[in-house]
Amino acid sequence: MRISGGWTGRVLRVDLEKEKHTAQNLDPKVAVELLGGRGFAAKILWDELEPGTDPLSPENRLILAAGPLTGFALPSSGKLVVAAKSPLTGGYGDGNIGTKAAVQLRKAGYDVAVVTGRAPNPSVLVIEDDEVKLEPAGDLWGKSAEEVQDELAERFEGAGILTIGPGGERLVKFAVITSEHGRAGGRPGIGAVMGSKNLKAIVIKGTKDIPAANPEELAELGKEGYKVVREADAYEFWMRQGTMMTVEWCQKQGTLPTYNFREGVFDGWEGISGATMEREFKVAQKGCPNCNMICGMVNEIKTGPMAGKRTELDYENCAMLGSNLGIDDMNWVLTLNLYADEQGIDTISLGSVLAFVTEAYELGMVSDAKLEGIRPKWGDGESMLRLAEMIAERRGFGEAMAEGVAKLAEGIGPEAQKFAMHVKGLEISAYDCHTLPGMALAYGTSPIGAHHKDAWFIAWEIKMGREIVSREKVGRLIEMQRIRGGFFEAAVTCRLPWIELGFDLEWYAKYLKAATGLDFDWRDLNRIADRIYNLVRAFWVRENPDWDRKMDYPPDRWFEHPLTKGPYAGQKLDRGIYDQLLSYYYDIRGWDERGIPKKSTLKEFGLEYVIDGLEAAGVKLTE
Ligand code: PTT
Ligand code: SF4
Repeated sequence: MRISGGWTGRVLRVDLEKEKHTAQNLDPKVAVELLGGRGFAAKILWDELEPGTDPLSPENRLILAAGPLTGFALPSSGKLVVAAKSPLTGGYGDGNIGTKAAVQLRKAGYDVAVVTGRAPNPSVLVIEDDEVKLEPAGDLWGKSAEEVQDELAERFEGAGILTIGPGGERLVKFAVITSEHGRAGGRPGIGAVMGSKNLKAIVIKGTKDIPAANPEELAELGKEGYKVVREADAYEFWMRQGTMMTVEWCQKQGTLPTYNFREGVFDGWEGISGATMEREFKVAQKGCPNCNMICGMVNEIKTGPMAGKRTELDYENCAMLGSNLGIDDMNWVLTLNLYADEQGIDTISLGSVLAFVTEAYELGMVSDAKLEGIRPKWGDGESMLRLAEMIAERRGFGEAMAEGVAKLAEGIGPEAQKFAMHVKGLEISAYDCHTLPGMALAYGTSPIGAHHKDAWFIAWEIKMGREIVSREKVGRLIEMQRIRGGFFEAAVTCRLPWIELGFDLEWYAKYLKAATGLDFDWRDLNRIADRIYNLVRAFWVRENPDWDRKMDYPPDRWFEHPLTKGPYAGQKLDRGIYDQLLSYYYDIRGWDERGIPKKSTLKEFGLEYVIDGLEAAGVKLTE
């Protein structure tokens, strides 16, 4: 089989230790079976990592993976999957970042770049078409992600730039990769993997055309798509508030994370709402490349230590650094958000660690001596910023906090583990699930740990009925995972045109046809998605041969402590119901009661090589 478009057909391999690079041909069978992005990343990690590889060792792979739609002139196509074995969870890890680097990687002639080894000294990797070189990072090392972005943008005009902040250099386990002031990706510590390779930045610039099987048709369809997006009913409101509209919605639904997910409503929500942002703080708007529904809401901080500075705000950042810490002053939310961006650390995990420490301090499990005299208090932005500095600098107890909430709680004891809000080691993003067993299941079964990106099931569950416990409900959740975590993470484009503005999925089948010349219908695409989910699950199981369904459970807090406020006061999750939903999930996926893919399932998706790998790791598979 030959590739006639869509994929560039080339994979860039960079070995930092040997300072060598090669371009390999992409296997067309892999392209058609796994599409791109997350699919390629999972295959590379499965094929090339020995089980038990230290994620921060030179052997780990830092993968930048585009897909067959990335970079073309079609709605919101400037996205890139960044992946590696996660230092935070020890399992499969990835994130999706909107960046010029996505477009430039493809223009440089590559679908994927795989970086191995560790540079002998802090370096910048520069990829300009076929020329690939390592430059000394010099005094960029130690600088904030924003400063590095600006300095490199001046030197490499028009290039795509990925950077880490000091948090990534110091291997904070939830360090992210950042780009263009306000884009961040790789929640499970992909920024720490980049730091462990001594890479401060990656600069990418390409001059080639991205090949398409039918370029005229693709260009025409792209234009039509932009028009449809522009004319969507919800467009105008989306352009005003973007994801920030979710604060009010979550408050009304009783699902706004508050005081370390103890409650789902926050008295001070109006101080941090989308409307407040729009009225009092928003000064500009920007977005990812190739997007005409730009949602980067740029805000100016008015008071506090960063007054006068600007920062982009999204819902997850706002809830985790706002209501979840009891903060109702937007100035402090923006300050913490900017600090996280400068240091290159994930806002969701940061918010979760800060909330956990505040609660542990309240309960006398952590002393203020450990916290350098800081006395964390709900709603107190100043003390939160001081703790964040300890984390980013790995100072004193900051060493323990920088390991993420799961390890931190483990070090304190079993009682603390009950309110450590994570699944598989990844901190939970901003939806309280006391009343939402389906959304809790989405967190429980997400392929990277507790993240909402694979199934933002909450809206659908609320509409259908939170109390419903049925196979159909779980079936809908899996359908959602196929589209979001399967298709969009493999294609690779932004999912928001579809989610927020109802941009019809059939557009994507048309784009794929014009780009690749191949006829993918949604049955094919769902099958690809299921193949990817099985491969990713197999990766996790190979790393944890004694895998058990407990790995897919949300934290005790949601089962044990009912809400005390709001419309759902008194409610909590029920373990029996969660277990029933989980069993439906495994059954539909063709996994056994432990959550391990059955042999027959792996065969069905052409993953026979996975069977051998799992058995070699000592996993007993069910027929
Ligand atoms: C994403 C996660 C999110 S999801 C947010 S806000 W969100 C947080 N953003 C952070 C940030 O900013 N700075 C920081 N230091 N840490 C941050 N951590 C959090 O990271 C993002 C948008 C958003 S905004 C969302 S929902 C959608 N996510 C998509 C996705 O996952 N896939 C896809 N195909 N399309 C998507 N479109 C939307 O993109 P992670 P971005 Mg992100 C400052 O990276 O690891 O996936 O975690 O990439 O370019 O910032 O766009 O209410
Ligand atoms: Fe980026 Fe927002 Fe556009 Fe998606 S909708 S591509 S996140 S600017």
